[in-house]
Amino acid sequence: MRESIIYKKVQPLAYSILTRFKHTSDDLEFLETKEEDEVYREISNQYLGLIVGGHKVFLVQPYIKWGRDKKRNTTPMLQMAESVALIESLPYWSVVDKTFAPLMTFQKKSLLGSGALKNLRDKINQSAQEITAIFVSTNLLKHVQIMELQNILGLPVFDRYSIVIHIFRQHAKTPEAQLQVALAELPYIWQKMVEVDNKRGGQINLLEVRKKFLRTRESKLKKTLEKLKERRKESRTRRKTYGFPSIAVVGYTNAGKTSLIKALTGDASLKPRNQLFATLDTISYEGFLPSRQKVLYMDTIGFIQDVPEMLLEPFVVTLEDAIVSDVVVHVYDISHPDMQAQFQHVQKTIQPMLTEQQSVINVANKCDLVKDLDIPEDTIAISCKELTGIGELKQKLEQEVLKASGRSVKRIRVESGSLAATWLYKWTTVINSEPDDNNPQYMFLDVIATDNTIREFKQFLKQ
Ligand SMILES: Nc1nc2c(ncn2[C@@H]2O[C@H](COP(=O)(O)OP(=O)(O)OP(=O)(O)O)[C@@H](O)[C@H]2O)c(=O)[nH]1
Ligand SMILES: [Mg+2]
Repeated sequence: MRESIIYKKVQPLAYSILTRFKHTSDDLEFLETKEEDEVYREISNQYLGLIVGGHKVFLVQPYIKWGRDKKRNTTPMLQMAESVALIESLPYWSVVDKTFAPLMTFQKKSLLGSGALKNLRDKINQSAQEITAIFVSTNLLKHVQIMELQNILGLPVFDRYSIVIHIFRQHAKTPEAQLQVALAELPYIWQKMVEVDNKRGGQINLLEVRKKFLRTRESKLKKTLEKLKERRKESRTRRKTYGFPSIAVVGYTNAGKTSLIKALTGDASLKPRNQLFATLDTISYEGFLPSRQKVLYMDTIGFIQDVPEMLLEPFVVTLEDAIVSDVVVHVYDISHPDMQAQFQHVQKTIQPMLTEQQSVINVANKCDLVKDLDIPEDTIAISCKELTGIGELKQKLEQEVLKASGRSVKRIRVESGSLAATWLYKWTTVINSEPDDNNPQYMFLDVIATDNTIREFKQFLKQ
């Protein structure tokens, strides 16, 4: 009974995600006939697995025991916690039981040794709750490994790539993100197909037809995405013309990027969620700095460790596009046990995307959850939940935005109603004026100006 209710709820969503591009506007349509759609659904269900109705998962966390491939900046326990969070980001999925799988290599045909496999099968059979799927939390399993495990364990097997794709499908909202997801799933399917093909000795069969179909689909998706990107570029040029500085907010998934933009802008439409990859769409939100300068904050897709690069590749261009901003904020979750590895992963990934002039402001979020805070000097500590540190961050953003545009805030004392005051009102942005308490004829003006404008002002005074 319960299954059928879940099925009804989830099925239309899963279906609509595959077909939703059809409803996009004018020239940005990704046109697909009903037949094409059905062919693709059949292929993708075969290689990416079906998630309709949810799953009760047995989680296997593999890790390399020692040697060159052993991970040094995290622990299997922390990796396991992230794997659970991935599963819990899917509707109606839960982890029923879990185990570690210490390995020497990821290359074995069945991934695990025969003893470990027997233990796993016993655990699954003895589980109090019925297990319906296995999640092996490694980047990418080979097709032969999936087949071998499925044969031995009698259950569908998912790896990190396929799980992340299913999360993406649920969370992509804009046509652009939906196209990016559709592109991100192709290399996975492609690789599995090629492996099957190699095994069969490359004879002409259904696979050839499917490969041709996938090639056409890929090229159509790419073309449509190109058009969308052109449109994005145009709107960026418009933004620049109107002169609003932009601030990109980047960080590990679930660090609090969306929460931070909500705290900075007060935009109630933003909905932070305790899920991995809640945000897939790069969207900008308007906000104001203390000087009432209007800025655009760009929310971005989160980063995660241990997924193949090809999975995130379709999103990289959009991310790079967002990072071409005046200031980049790297927000991280200081309360997270795996904080160091997460921070390093993001830093390493964004580094090549930055220009020399660009500055990155490091922001430690979720300070409300940490007792003894130990924050590096150049980092701003905040809590989006309790709204602490947001004012200080805004001040810092203001400085950096001004610096990026070659301007700064200066306090100048002028006679009230003088020509000098008029000059400043005309050629700079006056953000504050206060009377001089020692001499009521004078006042202080806080102005935003470039060094050049200030030099011109000094020249003007000399005349
Ligand atoms: N305790 C606490 N929780 C926070 C804070 N900031 C964000 N959160 C919670 O952390 C979770 C993730 O927040 P989001 O803002 O959605 O994180 P994100 O970085 O946008 O995540 P993705 O879009 O999934 O990459 C939500 O449950 C938030 O309520 C904070 O300062 N303190
Ligand atoms: Mg988000």
